[in-house]
Amino acid sequence: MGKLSFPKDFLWGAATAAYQIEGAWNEDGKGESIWDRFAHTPGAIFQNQNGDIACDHYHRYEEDIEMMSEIGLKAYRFSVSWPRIFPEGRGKINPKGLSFYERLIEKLLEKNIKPVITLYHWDLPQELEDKGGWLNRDTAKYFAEYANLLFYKFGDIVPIWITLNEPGVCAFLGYGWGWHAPGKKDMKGAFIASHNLLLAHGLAVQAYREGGYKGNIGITVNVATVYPASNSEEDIRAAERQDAYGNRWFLDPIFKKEYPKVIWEILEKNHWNFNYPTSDWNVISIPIDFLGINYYTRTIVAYDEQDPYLKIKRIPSLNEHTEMNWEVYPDGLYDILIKIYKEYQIPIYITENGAAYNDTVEDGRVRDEKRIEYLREHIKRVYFAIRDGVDLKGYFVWSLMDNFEWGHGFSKRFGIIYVDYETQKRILKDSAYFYKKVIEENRVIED
Ligand code: IFM
Repeated sequence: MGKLSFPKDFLWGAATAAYQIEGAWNEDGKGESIWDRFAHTPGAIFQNQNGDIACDHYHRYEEDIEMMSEIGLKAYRFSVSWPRIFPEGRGKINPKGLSFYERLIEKLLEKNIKPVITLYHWDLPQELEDKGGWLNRDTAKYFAEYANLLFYKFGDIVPIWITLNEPGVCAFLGYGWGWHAPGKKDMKGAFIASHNLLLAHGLAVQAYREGGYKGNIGITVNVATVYPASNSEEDIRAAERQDAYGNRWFLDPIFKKEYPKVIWEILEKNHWNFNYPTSDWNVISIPIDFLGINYYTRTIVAYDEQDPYLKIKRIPSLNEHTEMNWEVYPDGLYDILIKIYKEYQIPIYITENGAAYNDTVEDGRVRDEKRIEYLREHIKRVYFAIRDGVDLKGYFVWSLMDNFEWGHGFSKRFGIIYVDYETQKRILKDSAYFYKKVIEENRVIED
């Protein structure tokens, strides 16, 4: 194979999220978030763990930025904790919260690392949840107020903004299935939440445009390429439904001003459809500068009469799986990039890609060969996608460091930096050295 070199200004980065790494859950005036509340609820999280301390990044961000610098990252994607800024969700600002992010951003800039901010990575202020959370349309308005403050403070020095991370996970796992905060189980509610999240996204983009900032703004969605289990018409239709629900539910509204019809019909059948002013479309579809994609695995589906809603069943694959029990399927990344770019014609960042494995430290070293293999194969597909015409601007490994993996607590390690949670000692894993070389040489490293 040839040299597989990337475009000169390709943005190599790594990503994290506030609740997963910061800790300091109630320090310096921070308000309670729905994840604080949820993780403090007995039985909600693996071994009742929580993000109270997590990677203690709030106190160790300088050391962490030194490590980013050692890896040679060009960009760092992190999220801002909304209740650190507005402890009650709106109204009174917490200056110490703002100061933390100011120091973080300044230090990144000093090290020549581009800050990429995600405004919302699931840690809604609890006070807003008490008023209905994402089921309450007003939350979208409060989100825009919060976003506006951050634009005002950092809009001139932060070049890339992401409104929401994976709104589907927030809506369906949080409000539909109850696996994530706030732990609600109501599918109709989940669809309402999804609409309010889209509105929140649109209002934030509107505020950014009105402020005349010079950077770029977009949204991040999680996608899993869907393949039918066979060539039968029924399986092909089943795959289309899964794709509409899992991949297009948030994209069609933003780019086409509509919800996928196959899913809307299912909503109607189950009386889950909801009303909204049609003027919302004008806000939701305000043009964005890029689309962020989080890719980990694919889904294979077959038609299933027994399934009450989508009429699908997932078909397991025999390929290798990660510790999350997610199939390793790099071709899916290539396929979805081609598909999404063809359909929506928008510059793309891979805002997350990575794998959880059972890493261990031996003689002070973490030999995470499987992660290296995972990254190498996926980065190759990123290269192929660019070669085949996709306007792909950058790639962010999930994650910079091991962290709190939501319902799984600390049991799943995604980092290229190992974190010993007892001592908070960090170790660059072999994958971090691999990634360093990729960045240095700006190409896929074969061995
Ligand atoms: O850890 C999460 C992250 O918060 C959102 N995307 C998927 C990751 C792995 O599950």
